[in-house]
Amino acid sequence: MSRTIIISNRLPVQLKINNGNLSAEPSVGGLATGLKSVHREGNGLWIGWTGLTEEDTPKAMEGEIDQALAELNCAKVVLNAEEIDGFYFGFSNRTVWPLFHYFLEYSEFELDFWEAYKRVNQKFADAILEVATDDDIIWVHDYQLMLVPQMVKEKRPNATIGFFLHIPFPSFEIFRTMPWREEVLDGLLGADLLGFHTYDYERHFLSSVRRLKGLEVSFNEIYLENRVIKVDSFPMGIDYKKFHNAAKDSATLSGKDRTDLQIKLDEHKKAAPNTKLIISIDRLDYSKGIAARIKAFEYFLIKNPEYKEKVRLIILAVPSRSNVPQYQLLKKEIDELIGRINGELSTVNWTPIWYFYRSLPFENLIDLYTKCDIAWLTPLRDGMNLVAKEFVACRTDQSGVLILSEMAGSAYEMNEALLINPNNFEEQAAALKEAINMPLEEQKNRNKLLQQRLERYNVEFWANEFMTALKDQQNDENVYVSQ
Ligand code: ADQ
Repeated sequence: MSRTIIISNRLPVQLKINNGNLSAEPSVGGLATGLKSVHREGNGLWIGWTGLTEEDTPKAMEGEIDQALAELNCAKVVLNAEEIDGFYFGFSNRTVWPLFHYFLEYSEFELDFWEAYKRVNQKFADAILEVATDDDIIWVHDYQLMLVPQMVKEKRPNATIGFFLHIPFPSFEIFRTMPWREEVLDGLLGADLLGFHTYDYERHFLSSVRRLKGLEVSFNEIYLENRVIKVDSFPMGIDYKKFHNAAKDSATLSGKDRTDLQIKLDEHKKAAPNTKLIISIDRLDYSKGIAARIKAFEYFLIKNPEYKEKVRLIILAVPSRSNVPQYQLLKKEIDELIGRINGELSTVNWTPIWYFYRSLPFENLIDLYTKCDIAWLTPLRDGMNLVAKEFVACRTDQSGVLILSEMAGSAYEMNEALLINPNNFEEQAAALKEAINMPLEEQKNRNKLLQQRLERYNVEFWANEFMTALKDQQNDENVYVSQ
């Protein structure tokens, strides 16, 4: 019987060892939720790294870990600290991530990183090959594992392999700068179906395949000697109901039941009812345009001093990849920018920017999404950007304004937002003004349409669409081989 094997860098499981005691909790991230039904179908399996290094995992606990993972239909790939350095912090996050987000000058072309990437991709492929049969469907995720499809295809030519890229695929002019560009394409071309968030990423990929591999390419197919690869866009959605219902529940909390953050935000609203709260929520990553957003906010306040004490920007940045030097530099830049702007513009009653550098529990994320008036998201490049979708899903009374960078994949589906170019401070200042003064009726009209779309094209829809297309490939391929 055919089964589905999902493979991603990290398993959808939080594994912790405390004083020799193991705990394994399923994680609640968007990908894990979206793939829940695919994972549970038949005797599905999810393969990935646990997040614990080999050095941090006592040998005596291996069996217990395997058992706990097996109960969650998961299996582990073991990585040591050196592999994580070269493969994850190195090639994945110092070579591919910056390049695919158009930060060419940050991209490091280190042979050692590349060698580690190949070795670790082979480890993931071996973990699949150990359990997969020719009948299985294998869904590989993201930029850390781009060589895996080919490594599996070589050994299991009849298995059906899908690959989804969660980040942008850059234009040919950017992609061609990578020394190992052909090997990366060969790796991806091991798949039978390749999925991207947007049509543009798909087009960029096809263009690189045509120009670097000289393969025949049509609108959304690539012709190899013995098979046809399908390429398509599958814009990823969110678990709409989860966010919408959590926001509804949080609105009904009163008195002591409210979270501390809710209490503080309510107090703030009471004390300064005319101050608009603007939120920005991202991982602390240069691709998210956080530093430019802070500068644009300063520009807005200097150009429009009448808004001083009338707006506050709340920046929530989740620590991310702090071993990578570019991220350390960015953290320093943001700390300094916020310190300077707050120092220069604050009054006794008002601090323009509140800054939190941490990950927040889900209920606090909901507090921010529901209690703020405007979400301002300005990535310089972003595969999709789920925060934009989560904010809109949480606006149960349909109030609120989303200002969104046109460089985010989600902008293609969110035309009712105020779309801006994150490099254009003038345009952003105008959008902030428009958002602050937007009549409630207009906010509702815009959010109503956005919500209808988000509810329909949720994360489950995304997973089902991809799986349906992959199963079609499985069937088509059988016909193709038998001809
Ligand atoms: P990310 O770059 O991580 O994802 P995004 O899509 O915005 O970006 O997802 C971030 C997630 O983290 C959201 O679900 C959000 O709720 C959560 N989050 C953010 N800040 C948080 C905080 N302080 N505390 C707790 N949770 C927080 C990558 C790509 C994106 C693509 C996704 C999915 O870079 O472009 O949309 O994968 O494919």
